[in-house]
Amino acid sequence: MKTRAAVAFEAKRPLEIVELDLDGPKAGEVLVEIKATGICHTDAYTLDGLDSEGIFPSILGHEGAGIVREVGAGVTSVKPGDHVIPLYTPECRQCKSCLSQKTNLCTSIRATQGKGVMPDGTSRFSYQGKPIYHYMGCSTFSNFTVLPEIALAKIRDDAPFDKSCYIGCGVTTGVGAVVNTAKVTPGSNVVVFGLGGIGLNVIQGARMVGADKIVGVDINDDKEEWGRRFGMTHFVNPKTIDGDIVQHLVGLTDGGADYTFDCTGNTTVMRQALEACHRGWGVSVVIGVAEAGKEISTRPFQLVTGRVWKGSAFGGARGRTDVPKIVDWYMNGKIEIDPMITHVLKLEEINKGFELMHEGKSIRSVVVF
Ligand code: NAD
Ligand code: AHE
Ligand code: ZN
Repeated sequence: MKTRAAVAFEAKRPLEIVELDLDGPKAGEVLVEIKATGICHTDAYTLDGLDSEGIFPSILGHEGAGIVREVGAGVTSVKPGDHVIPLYTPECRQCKSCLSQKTNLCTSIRATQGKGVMPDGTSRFSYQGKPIYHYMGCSTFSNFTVLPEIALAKIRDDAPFDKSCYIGCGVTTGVGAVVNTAKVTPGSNVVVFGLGGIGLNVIQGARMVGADKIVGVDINDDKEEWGRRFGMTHFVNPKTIDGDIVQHLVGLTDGGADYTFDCTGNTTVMRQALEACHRGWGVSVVIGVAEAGKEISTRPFQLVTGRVWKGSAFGGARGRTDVPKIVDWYMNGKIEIDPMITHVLKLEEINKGFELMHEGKSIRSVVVF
């Protein structure tokens, strides 16, 4: 079949809207009509050539929602007509990682996913007879895409696609990092670095679990109003304070935060986030994705004296199990999504979404098909 898609032909070049050829689903695979997709900073990071796994030409996008149109042989968990959210972190429920119950990082198809192909080693997309690669196993910047069955969360039919798509990455990543990874307890002091599409969801997750102080840190003053809207109690712009940001935050949190979150991808900020934690018990969670080749460092003394450095992918969520629950949280008003969708675009306008993100003018842009 044919599908309209925004293709990343090369790094650092705007996406191009073209009509592609798409092969139907093979055994264990599913054809999904994407109805809406968010644009996450990770898409921009890959397009900017900063991802060590970046492959071109490819169809980016990993924050979608849509409808199952066709299933391949042996598919039993979804059927045509089901509403689904694609999962860049699948849940096979059979691999060592899934069975461990210690991680959400299902390993069953990670190797082929990182190479931009389906589990059988081939791509379903082609243009003028040449393969176009998949991205994060999702490729939601295409009107139709093919995914493995284990990479689809079936969701309720009444959730609007243009909002629920955000649960495919940003919402789950932010709220999940609070609930699943850090397990923030009521009354805790929390510091969130980077108040974008992820950081604001960390803030609303911290509010949901009853955190006490919720400090937001951003170099863009416009983000103060955004943070306060979702539960932030204090705002700090590192550029406008006197002195060192870490000492400033330690002072603000009575000796250091119980939990900090990096939502910037900047390795200097990751260090600040660790060092702003309380001696003896503070936990710092790295969510931001750093450029290829970057490394983090700190004095080992920071860890010897009880601070804990952790990371979180997709908010520690097991997609097929947890994503339908997060959709319920949204539909029941436990978490907010609507105000964070600042821009709704047509596929032809997708490059505008990247510009708005780089200019700090959007929280989430969503493309509707
Ligand atoms: P975004 O562009 O919407 O937000 C980033 C925010 O960080 C902006 O408000 C920006 O002003 C702020 N910022 C930048 N540099 C800063 C600094 N030095 N100090 C303080 N604030 C700073 O991006 P996003 O979509 O929220 O994504 C944030 C990060 O999370 C990215 O690195 C993205 O790749 C990553 N991410 C990780 C996961 C995961 O599963 N681990 C999932 C989604 C996104
Ligand atoms: N490809 C990069 C790693 C990128 C990365 O860490 N991705 C996150 C999700 S970001 C979503 O917006 C993730 O889930 N990581 C776990 C995984 O298995 O990829 C690189 O450095 O090579
Ligand atoms: Zn993302």
